[in-house]
Amino acid sequence: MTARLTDDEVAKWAGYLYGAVTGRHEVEAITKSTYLSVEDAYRIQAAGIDLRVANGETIVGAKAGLTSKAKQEQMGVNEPIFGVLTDAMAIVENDSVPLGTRIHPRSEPELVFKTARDLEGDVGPGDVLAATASIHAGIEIIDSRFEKFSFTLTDVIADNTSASGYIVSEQGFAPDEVDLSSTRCRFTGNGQDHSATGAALLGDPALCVALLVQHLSHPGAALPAGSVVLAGGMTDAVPLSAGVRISATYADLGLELIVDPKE
Ligand code: OOG
Ligand code: MG
Repeated sequence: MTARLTDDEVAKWAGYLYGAVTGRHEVEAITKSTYLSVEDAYRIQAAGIDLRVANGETIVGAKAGLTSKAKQEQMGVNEPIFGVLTDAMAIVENDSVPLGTRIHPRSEPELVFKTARDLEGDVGPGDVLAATASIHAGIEIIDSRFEKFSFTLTDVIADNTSASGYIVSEQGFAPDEVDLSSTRCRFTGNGQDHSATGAALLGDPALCVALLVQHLSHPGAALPAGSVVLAGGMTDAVPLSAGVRISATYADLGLELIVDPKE
């Protein structure tokens, strides 16, 4: 049987995490003090998004996370997770990334889908590509609200999968112009040098988006047309430090994205 938190408990934990975002401080993992089921973790995530929307943010898309072995091994959590993106998280290409509004941010290279049609139900990768307007190169900025960037599966789900920011290349490609699985990214900076192809994302980045749509469909929701969707970090995430640039080179796409962290 799945333990079920009361609506008041869900609201309390959502406020706890939102307070960590606005107050820019770490908090203890929720599972240090209570059992948390996957279902309740997504309820806390949804309540946290309601708080953001009540404070003026707009939902613009969604993300899959922990879809590569590299990320699963780095975080010690072995299942894909799904979160929500808002307009406040968008970082314009080539703008600097402010560290002062974040706790202990990291960056990771991602492939990004922009959807042309609503997606819902038991879709597969082919359905996702058929509903995709354009594919982009991206970088996600994650910033766990938990101490030491350490969490269990349900903690990180409740924390909206550590979502904090994202950069999406201005230039996009039609889905049939890109071989997603063979698209390579070299991700370097802060003493690290990683490389992976789209195949690192469950063998096919479009499958990650399909799983996200299937997840949304359980409570009967759709991924609306016009959504921005991150398929998941392809390599280890690299911590951000002031003045230390990180670069994601997508040679097959002829694109280089930069993270330029500043205090
Ligand atoms: C959880 C978020 C994972 C990804 O792309 O794998 C994620 C975390 O690592 O804090 O966004
Ligand atoms: Mg990510």
